[in-house]
Amino acid sequence: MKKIGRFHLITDTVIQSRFSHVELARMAIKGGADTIQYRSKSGSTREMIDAAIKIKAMCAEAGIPLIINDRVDVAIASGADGVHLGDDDFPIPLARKLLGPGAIIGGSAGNIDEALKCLNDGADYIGSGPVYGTKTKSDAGVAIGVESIRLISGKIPLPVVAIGGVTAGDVDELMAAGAHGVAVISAVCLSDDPEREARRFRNSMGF
Ligand code: 3NM
Repeated sequence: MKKIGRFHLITDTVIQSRFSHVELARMAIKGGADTIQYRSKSGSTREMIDAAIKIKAMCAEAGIPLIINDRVDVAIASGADGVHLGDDDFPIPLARKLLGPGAIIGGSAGNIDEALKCLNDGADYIGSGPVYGTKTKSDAGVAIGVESIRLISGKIPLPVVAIGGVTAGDVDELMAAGAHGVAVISAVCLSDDPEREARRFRNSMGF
């Protein structure tokens, strides 16, 4: 059985430039993130692979998975544990073919229909959002709300990871709604002290 993390830190160097992807991953791991998702929408493929290899080494040492956003090629090249795929990204069934049954594959879903599609396509978990809306992803759409997390978690037999504007103060209500975990960019990456903020998330999740 694949273990899906409860606190996913997604790296980002667009909304902030103080820290690199590698630095953010290091701080988040120290603070207690139990999954790192490397998400880079710009830069060369070579740079992406180099960064992913470095982050994979840190994740392996900490005993946690590295997930690559969208880029199946970068996941293969870096030995990452899986990928997270949005609607317009690499198709889940093809990613499964390339990565094999052991890979962790997450799919994005903002409603039941999309979540069912992820399930039928063979995803291992669902990233569901934007739960509170987000300024980080311009095409993420409007907030789906905590009730949507409750609905999807109740109907779809996959772990649901809530994403979109999530702060440490939201963890309780999301878990109470049935979320398996949370995925976060700005609350940690924009924090004065990302490691401390990651620790705050970890503590509020109580695992
Ligand atoms: N995907 P923040 S929301 C990458 O709803 C991403 O699928 C989303 O960043 C979705 O924690 C999002 O700063 C951005 O809101 C999340």
